[in-house]
Amino acid sequence: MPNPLKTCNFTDLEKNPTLSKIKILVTGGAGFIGSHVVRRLVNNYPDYHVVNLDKLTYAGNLANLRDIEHKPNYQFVKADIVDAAAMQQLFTEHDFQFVVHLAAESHVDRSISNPIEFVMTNVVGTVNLLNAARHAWKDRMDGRRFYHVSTDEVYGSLGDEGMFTETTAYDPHSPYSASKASSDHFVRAYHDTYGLPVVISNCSNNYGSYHFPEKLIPLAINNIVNSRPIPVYGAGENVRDWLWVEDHARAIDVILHTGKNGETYNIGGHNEWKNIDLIRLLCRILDKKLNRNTGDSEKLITFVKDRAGHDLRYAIDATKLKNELGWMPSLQFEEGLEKTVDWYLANQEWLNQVTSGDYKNYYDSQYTKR
Ligand code: NAD
Ligand code: TDX
Repeated sequence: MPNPLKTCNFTDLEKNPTLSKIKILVTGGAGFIGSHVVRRLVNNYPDYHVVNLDKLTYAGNLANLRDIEHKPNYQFVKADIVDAAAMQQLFTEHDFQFVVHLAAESHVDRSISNPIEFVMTNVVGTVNLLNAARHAWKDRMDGRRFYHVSTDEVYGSLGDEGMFTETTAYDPHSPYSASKASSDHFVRAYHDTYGLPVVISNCSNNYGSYHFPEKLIPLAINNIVNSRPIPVYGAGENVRDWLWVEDHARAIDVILHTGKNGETYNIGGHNEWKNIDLIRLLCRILDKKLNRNTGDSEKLITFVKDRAGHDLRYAIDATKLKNELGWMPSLQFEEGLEKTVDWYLANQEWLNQVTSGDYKNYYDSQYTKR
């Protein structure tokens, strides 16, 4: 049987005396949030050895990590978390102290068309990693941590009032959020049953650089720049609570190092926007940047058929994280959105690369008949 991990040369790394004592596995590190987490860990902790494991699905892109890929404390492993044998082997070859698990199928619309992929990666893949950690860490769990990165969508949908806290009952509605909820339950079950040292965070919608343009903000930026219709689901009245991705990566760093085992932390920006208001703001920002007349980009707004089971409103109460671990968001949304727009305008090549090939088929199947 071929060695599923043969792409990496562990021996060279083990022999390198500059390598650290603390090994961290980051899964999904070639994706949007994962790449920011990997960058932060590699840059801020030169004594750590960061192993980025990613299957490189359509959402995984090693170009997201060009600036740090040459660093001696970074290593990439191409593997699939659904492959239980590969995960066991990885944990045998590396003595990981920390796991930060972000690998997932992450797009709600894709989960509606293809739910089983979400069950495989988000549920089975997570359980494979839990099993690998449990076996490798058996009888020596001290100082180790399995950090599971989750979403606010597990809590369901809010009306006009209220916020999600860590004790809000789970009520997922989409196949994506159901799969994330299931994985959260497994992580807690491994803590309670096997004593695995785990921590979970549930974060609100992220935005920023390297965000794949199937998600609302980068998709809208790309369409506005190219003068294409901006598809707004339903009446655009749904509310999301947006957080700058680098603030999320910093929260993950804080929780990884100072959080308590068995605990859950909500992460959010206290920054609720109706989709239609957010899109109008983006249009105004881009009118200025592209030297268009005010109002030109807004003419691209096109209301399309609503998403099935579309959650009305998400809002995170992140008081626990602020009071217990001292984390707060650093950026105002208007500033963060402008930075994000500037990044996309300066990185057209990245955008062109990720919107070529399969993306076109995805876009047509998702939007043409909508
Ligand atoms: P993403 O889709 O941009 O990246 C996911 C990464 O996981 C990709 O690099 C992909 O190649 C990899 N991957 C997918 N299936 C895999 C498999 N079977 N084996 C190994 N790697 C695989 O996702 P993202 O937006 O960066 O989200 C990362 C995590 O954060 C997810 O767990 C998601 O549920 C959670 N989250 C996301 C948001 C958000 O707003 N994007 C908010 C809260 C929580
Ligand atoms: O074309 C679009 N038009 C539109 O109106 C798209 C792609 C989305 N929308 C709406 C749906 C949502 O109300 O915009 C809102 C944001 O949509 P997405 O960017 O798809 O994000 P969302 O469904 O809220 O989920 C995101 O936040 C939580 C991430 O994709 C998840 O991975 C994360 O867990």
